[in-house]
Amino acid sequence: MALIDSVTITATAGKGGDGVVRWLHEKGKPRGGPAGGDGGRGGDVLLEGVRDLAALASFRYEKEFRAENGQSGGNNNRRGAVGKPVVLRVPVGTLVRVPAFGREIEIMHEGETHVLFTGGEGGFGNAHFKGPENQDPFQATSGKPGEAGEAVFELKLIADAGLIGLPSAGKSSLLNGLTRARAKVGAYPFTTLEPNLGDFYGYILADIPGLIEGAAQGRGLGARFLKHIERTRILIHLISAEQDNPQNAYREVRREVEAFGQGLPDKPEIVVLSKADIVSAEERISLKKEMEEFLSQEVLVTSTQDPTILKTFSDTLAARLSSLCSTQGGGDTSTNSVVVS
Ligand SMILES: Nc1nc2c(ncn2[C@@H]2O[C@H](COP(=O)(O)OP(=O)(O)OP(=O)(O)O)[C@@H](O)[C@H]2O)c(=O)[nH]1
Ligand SMILES: [Mg+2]
Repeated sequence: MALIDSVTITATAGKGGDGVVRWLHEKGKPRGGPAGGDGGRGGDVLLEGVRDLAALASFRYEKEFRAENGQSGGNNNRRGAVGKPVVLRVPVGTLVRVPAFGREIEIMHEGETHVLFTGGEGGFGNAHFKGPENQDPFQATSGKPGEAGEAVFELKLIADAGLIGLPSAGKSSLLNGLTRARAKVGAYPFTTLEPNLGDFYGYILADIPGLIEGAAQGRGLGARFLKHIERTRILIHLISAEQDNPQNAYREVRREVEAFGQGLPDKPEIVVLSKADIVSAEERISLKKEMEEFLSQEVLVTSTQDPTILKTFSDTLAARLSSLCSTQGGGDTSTNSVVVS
């Protein structure tokens, strides 16, 4: 199923129940004191974090939600029943925004709950208005309406490292080679249409569609998905050895990362020469050296077609992720517990 990563819904919290005018019934008295109960509070609209990344898909068809209203007060000072809440289940990593209220809620943990819209307060029954001045109040108030409005749910994947690069750089193949993910691979650009996740020795790797010039402004598919790697700690930037000009390929992707901003440009970046099997061993060494001089940092080499190269790369990457993640304060590992293949 396609991963739905942004939906808009409307929801209404329950209205508070009305307060009522009632009188005590006592033997021999035509009318006892005021005894109208207060209305119950309206039900809240709640959000709950779940592990299922596909949970947003359930909002594709059903988009209107309503919590139960509170019940009216009763006689003998009985308070009306509180309305039942409605619970909206969203995947961990969802940012929920209520534009009208300027409200923003991030769901970071499984089981975490938040009130999206608060139910209305119940009204007061006439018993509430009894005082020395007013022994027989005829007053009661209505329940207040619950909060209501549009809410936008936006899923941002939570991963340790995000794979970036031009289309066909070999990102999905590498994800498949390093993890049990089965991302679609194809000999044409934009094979990947939706993000994929994989578990690499406890680190979650995210594969996104290829980035092209203008991606940050919405060209290609990348723009929609750059936000998914906003929350990763590390970028793994793949440059294919089949590129005529690997430096230009690197620059093109970096320009999009810089244009997107949102902290992406400041993330540590592991640069990788991919599809290294395509070139001879000598060419590989000289390409690596050229890139290292250009970038003033080490460049790793990988190939999904050559098991020896892949094994060396996998060991080095595991060590790099371990040191980069530990020097960055470790992060919250519980938020990585999304469903991955
Ligand atoms: N020779 C060789 N071919 C590879 C390697 N990795 C991937 N390929 C091929 O390169 C093509 C693109 O691979 P993908 O993994 O789909 O590339 P991608 O970066 O995910 O591409 P998009 O999703 O379109 O951005 C496919 O035909 C793969 O078989 C490699 O290490 N060596
Ligand atoms: Mg791909």
